[in-house]
Amino acid sequence: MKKKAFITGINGQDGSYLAEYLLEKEYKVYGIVRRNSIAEHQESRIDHLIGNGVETDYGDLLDVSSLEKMIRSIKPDEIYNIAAQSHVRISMEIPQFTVQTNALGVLNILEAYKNNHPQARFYQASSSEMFGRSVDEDGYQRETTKMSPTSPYGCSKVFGYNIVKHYRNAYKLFAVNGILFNHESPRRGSNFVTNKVVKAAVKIKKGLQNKLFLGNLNAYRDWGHSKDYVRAMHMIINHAKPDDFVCATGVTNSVGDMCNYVFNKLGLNYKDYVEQDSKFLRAEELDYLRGDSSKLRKTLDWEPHYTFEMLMDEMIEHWLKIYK
Ligand code: G4F
Repeated sequence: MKKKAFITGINGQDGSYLAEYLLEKEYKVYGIVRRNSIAEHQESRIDHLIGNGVETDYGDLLDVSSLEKMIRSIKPDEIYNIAAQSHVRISMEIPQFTVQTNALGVLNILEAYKNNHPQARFYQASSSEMFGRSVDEDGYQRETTKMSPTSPYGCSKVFGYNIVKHYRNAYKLFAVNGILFNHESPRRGSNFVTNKVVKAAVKIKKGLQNKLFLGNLNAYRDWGHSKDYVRAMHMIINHAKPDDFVCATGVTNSVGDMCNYVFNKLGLNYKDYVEQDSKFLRAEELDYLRGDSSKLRKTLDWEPHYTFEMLMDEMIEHWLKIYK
């Protein structure tokens, strides 16, 4: 019989790649989507999968009845909780909504899982943003690094991470955390910095835009490809014992480095086009992330297939096709 996976956030970047990956592995995939007023946006990243192995229903992490109904009727083998208010700067504008969704939402789905189908395995999308400014002496963050988040988003993710560990220990559930560093792709929302830069650089190249306004150019991030990271999620949930793993490339670049690479590829100098706008700065900045994923690499034999350059090239190609 086919294995069944239930994904919250199935219409997001990671949810859509994860659904595709699980379909390749012969899973039947179910997801919840949040109702919004533009019907076309509800399932835009997974349109091609609906009816081809993926089924969705309306639901929300803050609507426990929808979670219970889905989990009771599907009886999934694997539950992936990927839904979140995932934008860090926006979490400073809507802190209460962010914390309700990303913290209370995790508790809601854990309860629905524990009370209705505790035989399932549960994956929680935890984040490198939980580390905040903490860096080990060797310049990396890893599973043992202290967590000191610098945003409502980061604080909410620390709660999610801890409550998953608590439910694992207290109720003997197979509940795990993947602590994922930044991961991008052509499907990334264009208000995250990678896709914002690539899209704007291509538009500038095509004469469709003159300037690009950004926030902190000196922030360093460890950027990988979402496809590599959804593969890690599946490995982590299928490990012999429930455990938590960091997933990262181990390579860090600044936002300025990234602009330089992208504009250069298009034959442009980013310094001629990029300006700072304080509205894109954050109330507290997280300046540096670089992950050590040795545990994941050694235990589960994971390694990224994409380099930073391959990732950026794929995103550039994507926008070049759109603005041809
Ligand atoms: O692309 P970002 O918005 O991603 P951020 O804040 O690192 O968060 C992402 O990664 C986390 C993992 O660590 C996830 F948990 C989270 O859900 C999300 O996926 O910003 C990256 C960096 C930041 O330092 C930001 O200050 O880029 C800097 N930046 C500079 N100018 C900008 C801009 N970020 C955005 N979004 N827009 C700008 O104009």
